[in-house]
Parts: sequence; structure tokens; C-alpha cells
Amino acid sequence: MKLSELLQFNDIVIQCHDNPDADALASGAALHWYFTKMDKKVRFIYRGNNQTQKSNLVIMLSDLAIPISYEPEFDENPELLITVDCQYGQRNVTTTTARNIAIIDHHQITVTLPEFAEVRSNIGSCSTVVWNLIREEGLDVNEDKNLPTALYYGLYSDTNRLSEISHPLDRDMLDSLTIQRSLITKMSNANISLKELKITGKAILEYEFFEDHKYLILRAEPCDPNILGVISDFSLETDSVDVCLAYYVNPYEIKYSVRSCTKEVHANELAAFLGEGVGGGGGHIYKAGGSIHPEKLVKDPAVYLKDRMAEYFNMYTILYTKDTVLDTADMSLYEKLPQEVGTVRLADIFPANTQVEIRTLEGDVVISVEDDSFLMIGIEGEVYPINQTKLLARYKSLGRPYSRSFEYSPSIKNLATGEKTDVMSHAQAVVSHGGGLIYAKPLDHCVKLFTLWDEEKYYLGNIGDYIAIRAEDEHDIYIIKKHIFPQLYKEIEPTI
Ligand SMILES: [Mn+2]
Repeated sequence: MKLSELLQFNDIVIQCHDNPDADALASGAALHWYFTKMDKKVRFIYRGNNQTQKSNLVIMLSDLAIPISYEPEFDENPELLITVDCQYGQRNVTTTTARNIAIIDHHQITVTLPEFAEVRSNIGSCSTVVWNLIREEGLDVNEDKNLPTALYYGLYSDTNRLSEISHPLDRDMLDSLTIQRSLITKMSNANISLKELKITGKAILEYEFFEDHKYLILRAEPCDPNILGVISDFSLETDSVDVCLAYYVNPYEIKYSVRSCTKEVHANELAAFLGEGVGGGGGHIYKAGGSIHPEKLVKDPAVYLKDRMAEYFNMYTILYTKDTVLDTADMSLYEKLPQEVGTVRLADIFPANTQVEIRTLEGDVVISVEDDSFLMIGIEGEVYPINQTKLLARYKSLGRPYSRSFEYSPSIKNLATGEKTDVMSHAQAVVSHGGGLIYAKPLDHCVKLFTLWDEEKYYLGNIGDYIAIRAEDEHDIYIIKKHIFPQLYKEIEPTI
């Protein structure tokens, strides 16, 4: 959806969820700013039984002049109602009647979406979603003195002080905002009330420790989600504890934080596993979080999480390729197919020795541009550097531009000037020679694989993904996701 599609309406009400948090306040304020600029009659409201009292939010409302009003009895029938940081019809937002509905959110989709909807479930905050919509209209929120700080604080609060960010769009927003740092400090130091300090202590006192896999589960009473980060960060410092899960259950949501300090468990993957099919989770390798919809659970939430944790730790085996030799007797021989991919000659865009940061869905990579540096763009939008000699040995040019669209288009930033360039507009198509031979078979159990090139970070193979060995090197073992395997390899019929 584009925000300008909503300009056909004149009487607009923006409503965030009851008991608003910083992200709801910031995203609503940004929408209010946009529609005011477009000369619309617009109001920003919240409803429900409670008026905001949390000290950091009271500071946010006054110091950042958030234009919201508390309207528990609201009974008008506006032309357009936009629910922000929540979805119309969900239990955490008091129902307001309106002639047209729009939804702007970043949670998992739980309702039938109306025609006007922008729900980006894998993004860290609704503030980011709104910031991006405004940016796509050619406007800059930095024109306003307070909005950038509000949006920053919205993302900051929803991602445990930015530690659970996983989407590059969130990082793009952080880079672009001009904020009042002192206000962020002031708000984040009014984050915990004395009551929440007590909740933290109680959760820690009642920990459950699972010795076989060295993890802790800590249940807190419903509280601000940031408290979960405080609890899990602190508990992870315990000797002989490698992984922590802290969570609370309220009628609308089960919220959780995951922390890991062992290279054998990626917190973002465990968080995604806990929320799979019933919510969603993600973040970084060491810090992550997520949420679950209680109505989607058949079991009691505490039992569900305990079982799911045990399931996670029992379902995979760990392979360190340098000490592993796999038996190829039950594997088939495959040949690599020629692949059309993209490449960018970095020296065509930047002068030699420029430090650049490449932003992709998997994270940021910093490299220095040399005369012979190229970037490869793989079939899933993954980006990695390559030098000219290797490029020429493995690929041949097709003499035309490479055009494809991905979930997030990779971009390159010149670190000296801050100037940003999109990668795809410079990409040329090349095709790989193909022909490499591998032995492979689909996995019948999950594997965490530490490859020869990276002993710090494992690759996860799920059931159905392929485990492969290069024919000329028995230690070069890797994982290929099942959905791309047929595009990459073709089986060679055994000759009898
Ligand atoms: Mn939010």
C-alpha cells in the first residue's frame, strides 16, 4: 500500500492499541504528521480502560509532543480509521466503527486484511513501517524536530534497546534519523518502575534450570517487554548457563526474549522455532525475541514453551566438518547446473581504496574496494565479494544487465561520504560454467554444520534440506536448502 492511496479520505482517525507503547505512539504520531501536512482532518486516539501512566511514556508524550488523545468513549463514525501497531478486530484494540478501515502494523497477521493494509511482519517496529511509507512519498521526517526521536525510540523499545533488530530496513531508518540523544537517555532511564524491579527479582528467584543442555527458563508476570531483556541478559551471566528464555503471558500475547552465549545455539533461530506457526520471532545470533498468540496454543503456554525448548535441543546433531568424514554409499552423485546470477564491478562505482558497507538481508559487511573487487548477487539476493580472477574462472558474462527483485534490495554505502547506492541498478548478468560434482542426500534429521571456512558460525540443515560433499574434497561439506537444490544441481545417472 502507498500512503497517498489514503488521501481520497478527508476525515481520518488513527487509533493505536489500548495501553499504547512507545512504538504505537511514534507510528501514530508520524502518520498524524503526514496527514496534517496533506491538509487532512486527522486525529490520533487510543481507547481501553487505562490511561498511560508509565513514566517513560509520560515523558515521551510531553517532551516529544505526541498529538494523541485518550478517548475511551469515542463513538463517531469517521470516513477512515487506521489502526496502527495493531490490527482492526484484535482483542487489544477497542473496536471503533468507521466507513473504511486501513491497517498498518508489523505483527503477525491474525485478521482478514482490508484492501488498505501494510503489514510487514518481519520488521522490528511499526515505526519503521510508517517511516518507510512516508519516505516512499518523497518526504523526510527529519523536517520535524521531534518525530525522528520518537521513531527511534519506538524501534529502540520494540527491539530491546536495538539488540533484537534483524531487518535491514530497521537499520536504514536508524541511519537516516537525526535524533535528540539526551531524550532517549532520559526515557530509557525511566524504563523500570519499582514494581517491575520486583517482577525482575521474582522471575529470577523462580528460575528453572535444565542441566543437560545448560539452559534457563524464567517466567515473569506481565510487564513491559523490555524487562524480559533485562532478566535474560542478567541471567545469562550465570556460570554454566548457555541459553536463557524469559517470557510472560498476558491475555493477548506471550512475549519472550532469548539469549545465547554459545556458538552451538543461534538465539534468532531458537526464537523463530519457538514462534513457528503460532507467532513469530527473530533477532541476532546472541540476542533475539518474539511473540506468540495464546489463542493459537492448544497447551498451557508454560508447558508449550518447556516442551518446545526440549524439542529444539533434542532435534539436531552437531557436525564439525574438519573432524567429519561422511559415508557416501547412500548418497547420489550430482552435477552443478549453469546458474545465471548478477555481478557488480565495485571500481566502476567507487574509487579504489574506498571503504564501503554492503547491506543485505543477512546483515552488513564492510569491505575495501580494490581495482579487481566484484560483488556477486546470488539467486536468493544474497551478496558476497569476489575477486576478478575467481569471477572469470567460474563465470562468463552474458553482456546484459541483471534484473531481479528481492525481499530487500541490497545497497552499498560509501563509509567516507555516507552516500548510498543501490546494487541492482549496476548489476550485470553472468552465468556459471557448472560441472562441479558433489555427493548429496536429503537430511532425515536436523544438523548444525560448522564448515571448513567458518568454525564460528553454523549452518542449519532442516529435514529435507540436502547435505553435500564436494567430490574432490571429503571435508568440504555443506548444506543446500531444499527449495533451491533442484535449481542448482542435476543428478547423474549411475552407469552400470
Ligand atoms: Mn510495535
